[in-house]
Amino acid sequence: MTEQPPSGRRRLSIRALRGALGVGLASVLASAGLVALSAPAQAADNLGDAAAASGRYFGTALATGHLGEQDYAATADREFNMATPENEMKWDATESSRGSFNFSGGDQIVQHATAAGMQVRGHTLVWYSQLPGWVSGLGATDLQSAMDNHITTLMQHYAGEIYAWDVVNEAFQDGGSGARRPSPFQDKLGDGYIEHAFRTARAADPGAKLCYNDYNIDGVNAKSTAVYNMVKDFKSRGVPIDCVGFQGHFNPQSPVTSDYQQNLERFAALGVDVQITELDIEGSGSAQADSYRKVVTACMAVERCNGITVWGVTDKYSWRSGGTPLLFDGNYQKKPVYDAVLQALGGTPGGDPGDPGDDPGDPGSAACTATYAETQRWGDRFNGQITVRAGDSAISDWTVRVTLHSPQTVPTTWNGQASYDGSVLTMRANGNGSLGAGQSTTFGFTVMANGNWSAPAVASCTAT
Ligand code: 9MR
Repeated sequence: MTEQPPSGRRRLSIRALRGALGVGLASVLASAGLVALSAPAQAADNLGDAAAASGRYFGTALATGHLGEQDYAATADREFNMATPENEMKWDATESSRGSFNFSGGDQIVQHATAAGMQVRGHTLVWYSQLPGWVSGLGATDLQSAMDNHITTLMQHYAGEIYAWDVVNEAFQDGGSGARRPSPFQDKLGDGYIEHAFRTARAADPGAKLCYNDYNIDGVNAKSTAVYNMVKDFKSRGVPIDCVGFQGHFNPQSPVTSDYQQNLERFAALGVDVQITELDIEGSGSAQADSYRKVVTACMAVERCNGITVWGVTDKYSWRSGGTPLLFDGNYQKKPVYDAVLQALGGTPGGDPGDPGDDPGDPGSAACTATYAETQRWGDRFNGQITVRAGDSAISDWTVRVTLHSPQTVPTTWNGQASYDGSVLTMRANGNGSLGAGQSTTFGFTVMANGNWSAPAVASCTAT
């Protein structure tokens, strides 16, 4: 899949362009077996820029009802480079009576988002919920044509403006069975409706990534395995699917499981992108920060995990407001969890939102880049080498974070000072920190594959 083409209706800011280039560059390099990332001179101090430094996005759900609130809009615009309309593109909002389409809410989100340099995820085309009564009342033949028309009309209206669509949402049941969820689509059209929806979607807008999106598929369980089997089947038969969305609604009863990264990895190994699409985690303080950190660190460790979206800007407008599940409190103050997320993305907390470095239009300049290459493979292990290169200015010190893939371990490193935090290896310069503009040095490490031969991913390069 290519990234979405710029369209006439779309106003691309420098920041959007930079984000898009970041994602594109990462995939080009990934296909060449390389991972190269650069960090802004002042390490990123907002979520979107921090994510963009590793070719990822960091998004939020947006609701038109709050865009007029200055703090809401300013926080969203400063922090995020992807937006998902929380309700505005759903069937009940866009086609409440048959054949009569209303794009006003969706258009408003797209306009706001693109003006602020964000891309947009489309949410959602085929879902059993927020479905007008007239759809449920149709017989099979009519339902099929209504579904096709709905998908085609929305996707063509937004063609070129949507990075990825949640084509089908929540089609599987909870519980241990892995069965399909009863819905008008499932009941009248049978299992084949999902495949049909994806084929229709590809024909409607070949430039958008097509995702299947669901909740309670975050760890390895019967439901996620049912989705996994569907995606595997689609890939083997050439049914067009590009990504799987893991909603990520967590609370103490339903916490982030220890197999979270492993689950993302097994889907990614099928050849699809994996995206965290509706992240929110109830709680507060360090417990909440730890849970968010786990999710973000896992995504950073999986090369095909190319973006995270939190399900709202502020706790006060969350669908789970009582659970304070988001990164900003009701007064738009950063919560402790914010710093944990920013750090896990490779950014540096503590920036003053008012300083010029935060200008979303400021492209910054690369202080250093880090490029990974495998130099040797033998028996049960391989050697990785990272080339650290100074940008346009000389640097006196550098730090590179590298994420490994479970269950890999690192028995040896050289030419740097190593420390470990879970699956993240942090290497600091050790006598080789001083580099003139454009000059480079290397460090290396041995990885015990333990069965996983995936290339370690550079998460960030920061320099002073
Ligand atoms: O956040 C959305 C909330 O405003 C709506 O009232 C609700 C209605 O179904 O949908 C919420 O968003 C859901 C999303 O579209 C799909 N996954 C679950 C989300 C939380 O319920």
